[in-house]
Amino acid sequence: MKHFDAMLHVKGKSIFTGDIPEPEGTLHAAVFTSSCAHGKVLSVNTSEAEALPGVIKIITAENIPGENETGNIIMDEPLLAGETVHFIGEPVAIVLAETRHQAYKAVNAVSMEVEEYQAVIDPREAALRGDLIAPPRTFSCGDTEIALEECTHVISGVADTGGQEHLYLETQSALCVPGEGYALHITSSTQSPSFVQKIAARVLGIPIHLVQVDVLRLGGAFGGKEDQATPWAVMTALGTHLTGRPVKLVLKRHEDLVNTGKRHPYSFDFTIGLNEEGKILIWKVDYYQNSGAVSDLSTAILERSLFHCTGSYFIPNVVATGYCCRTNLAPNTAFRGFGGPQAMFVIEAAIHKASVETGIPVEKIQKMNLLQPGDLFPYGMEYTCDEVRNSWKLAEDFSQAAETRKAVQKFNSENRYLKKGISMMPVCFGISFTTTYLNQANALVHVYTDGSVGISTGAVEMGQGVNSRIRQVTANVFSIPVERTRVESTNTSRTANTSPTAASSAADMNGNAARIACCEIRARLLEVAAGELCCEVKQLQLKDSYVWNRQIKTNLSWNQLVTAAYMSRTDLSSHAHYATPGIHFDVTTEKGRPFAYHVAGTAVTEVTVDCLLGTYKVNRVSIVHHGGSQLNPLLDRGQVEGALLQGIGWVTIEELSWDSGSKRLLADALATYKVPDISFMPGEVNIIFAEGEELEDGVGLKGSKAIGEPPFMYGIGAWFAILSAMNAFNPKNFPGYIAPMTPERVLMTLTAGNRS
Ligand code: LUZ
Ligand code: MOS
Repeated sequence: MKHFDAMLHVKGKSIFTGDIPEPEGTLHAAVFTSSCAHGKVLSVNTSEAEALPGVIKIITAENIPGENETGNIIMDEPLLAGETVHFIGEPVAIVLAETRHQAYKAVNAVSMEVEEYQAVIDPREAALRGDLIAPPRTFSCGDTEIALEECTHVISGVADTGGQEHLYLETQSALCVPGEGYALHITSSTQSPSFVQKIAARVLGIPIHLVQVDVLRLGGAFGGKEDQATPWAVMTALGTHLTGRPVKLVLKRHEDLVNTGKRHPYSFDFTIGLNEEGKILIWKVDYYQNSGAVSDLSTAILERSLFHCTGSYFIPNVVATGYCCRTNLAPNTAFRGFGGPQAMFVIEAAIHKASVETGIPVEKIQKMNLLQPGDLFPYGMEYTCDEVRNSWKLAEDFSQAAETRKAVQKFNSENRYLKKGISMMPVCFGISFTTTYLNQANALVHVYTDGSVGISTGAVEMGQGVNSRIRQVTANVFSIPVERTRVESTNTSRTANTSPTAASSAADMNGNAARIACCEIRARLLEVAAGELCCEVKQLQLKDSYVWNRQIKTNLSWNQLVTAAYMSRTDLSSHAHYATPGIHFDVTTEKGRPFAYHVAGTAVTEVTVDCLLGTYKVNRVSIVHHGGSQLNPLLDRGQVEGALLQGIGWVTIEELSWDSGSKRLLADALATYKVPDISFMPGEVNIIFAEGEELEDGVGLKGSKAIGEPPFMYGIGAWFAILSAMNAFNPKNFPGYIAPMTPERVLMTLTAGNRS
């Protein structure tokens, strides 16, 4: 089974938003943004820009006919700045011009006077000032005070994780075309067509049914287009609404880097308590989330951190508290893992520190505390399968961990400046939107008179291959070749009120909705077949493009059946809705069963550090991943490899930094923000997909488990493997539990260690 878009991509024939031929009269939008991180807007001067050739209109907050509000969870997100600016890159005015070049020239001619306020970019500082986006939240279980008496070791520390730029290949883009009356058709590069539709209607002050949003595919997203595609699409809608002309907006890479939010940096305080043998009894952690200037998805992301506060471990006494700290950075947002990676980094850091202070090997503490069937998470859900421990054991064997450790020791004793390190990274990730109501999807399936099938769902194809999976399940229900199916663009007029393609759940949910719709059509077709063949429906089945009667192939083919159904005036279309079963969560008690299931696996990572240069190479990563019964092994492998490398990038070379004075993003180009490239790829990536837990019917997709986000966290192992290699050079080397572990950080640590 291949990825159906592969050929189009390779030939450059896939159509992205920016490729759509511009309708006649299209205006180009460019956005004037704040270059001040925090301040009072005294004036915005557009008159010079308005006089430039080709400029048709300049839109500011006053021109907005409806509400100047793009928020989804908390209403604190103006589309265009009003009296105050809160971050560098905050949109202030939209220029519409005949050409893109003219629009950008005019943006340069807009000016703004600002009275500067103090800008804060450190989350702890924001917390001290009481500047929180929402009240703090605490997840807890057991009693950490009583358990203290049983602890032989109590270790406290701090940790920090950095942000991460999504670097989707396709920047934020949208094209809006006017329809009849006030109707609008928006093509948007969004993971959330229904959010774009809703917010466009709100900002324009028109009903939702006048706005149609269409998404063919995205050139990557990774969470960066879950919430943050919306304002740009709404700007094109606003432009069209005010001028009656099509409006196109495609951000330049630099603009996209500066103006849009990233993965949330976190700062942590922790205390871990263990008994004599190394059993973890207590886990106390505070998350200071750097939320950025407005809420965006920050509260939901913090919630997912809390859900993953114990990582892959069972800990009986827990207090985890999270703070969404409002700072003057571009609003940080969804990014693969959605708060989970940050929580998993800090628990691994604490276990590492416990190992250093107790002398118990880190992998021994890890292994002893892995989740087992029957264990309760702090949020009250039971862990019912044994995939965490199984994957650990399989990964130990598969990677030949014991032999490798010996080889690493030997290598390290024979090499003075090159040192190797190895780490184990277990992952356990909850699948479902933590916001329960988002766990619904719908699908519309048409069987056409020639027997070909058209499918519409709420899922957005962003390169992850969701459309391929949906085609597989529908072809399977009808037992026809997958080539006879097609997934249409994601369109709010065909599938309404859809959830974002996010939380690794799009294939599970939309695939099931499509499956249900196909089953309904199949039932009708089999009724028709029973009439044609003069037999009972229950003897019949569809198989290999034919109707089969009592396991024997009949002469009635799929095509003939469809024709017969049409001639007998049978409905060949179906709409279906899917709601993930069995999930609930009570935010007053912070207990429930928020996830349909968990995905688990373990990675073993080996690295070599050059202790003179501070540079490193990831030599080998061996992964055992429990993915259920695989629907599409090739896509799964692609997701695991991509997520792994993205995770390694996050904890190693991807470093965001801001100017301490102006708070300007310094990593605002690919010259100053390094992402993994082909030469950064580990020398070897070996992946075993293992079956395990059997999901109930209608959970997962035909027995397969969600794959998008969980493998991201395997990458965290690289950080600990590098630390282990540095310690082989000098056990006193300690860079702080700070990610990313850039080569600079490694070098500074090594030289500091040598001095002491
Ligand atoms: N988006 C969201 C997500 O709105 N809720 C979630 O729980 C989630 N989880 C992962 C990624 N995106
Ligand atoms: Mo996401 S982080 O599943 O948009």
